Amino acid sequence: MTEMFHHKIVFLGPPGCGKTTAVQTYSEIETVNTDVKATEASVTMIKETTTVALDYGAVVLDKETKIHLYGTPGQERFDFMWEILGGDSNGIVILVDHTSEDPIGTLNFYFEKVHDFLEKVPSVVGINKFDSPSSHGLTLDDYKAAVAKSDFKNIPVYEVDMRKEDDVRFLVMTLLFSNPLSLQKEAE
Ligand SMILES: Nc1nc2c(ncn2[C@@H]2O[C@H](COP(=O)(O)OP(=O)(O)OP(=O)(O)O)[C@@H](O)[C@H]2O)c(=O)[nH]1
Ligand SMILES: [Mg+2]
Repeated sequence: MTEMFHHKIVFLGPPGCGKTTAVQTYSEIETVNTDVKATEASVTMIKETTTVALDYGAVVLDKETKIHLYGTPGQERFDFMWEILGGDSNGIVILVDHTSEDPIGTLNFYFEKVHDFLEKVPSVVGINKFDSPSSHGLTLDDYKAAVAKSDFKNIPVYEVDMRKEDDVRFLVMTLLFSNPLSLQKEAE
């Protein structure tokens, strides 16, 4: 019997950045969804529901490879789930909502918050909602410059739309085929 390799990919990012959307878009099984009606004003101004535990979906790539997709809750009061889900993963997608007020500040917040496991786990940054207007007018180069200034200067940055299966697949493939060492923090 052929051995099956399992890859655990975790989506991180603030409320509304598209984590639940990403899992739903790419999963080929019915997803586990723990969204409830949002109550915090910072969330209700973006959307009606929010994830309170996790999202789960899966894709079988071929007879040897299964990808498990996990979405985290974006609200900071559930930040314990970020460590629980992300710490032992094979790849992290940090999603940024381009339409939010300070997306680069948010990105740096995640670099700081999950610093320990970004040093160990291959990661990629996806800038989502680039199709929608923003108040700050940042370009993809601005995001790349922010990453280049961080401790994780080798993490790739892409413009994505998590409603599109090709875009979610692209991020996941980037993680699967990346060399973890090349993505780690460079020696000072
Ligand atoms: N315009 C636009 N909308 C998008 C894009 N990607 C996702 N969306 C929409 O943005 C919303 C994202 O919501 P969720 O996927 O629930 O966000 P989340 O990150 O899971 O949020 P929490 O669970 O609250 O942390 C959905 O309504 C999507 O349809 C995009 O690229 N462009
Ligand atoms: Mg969600």
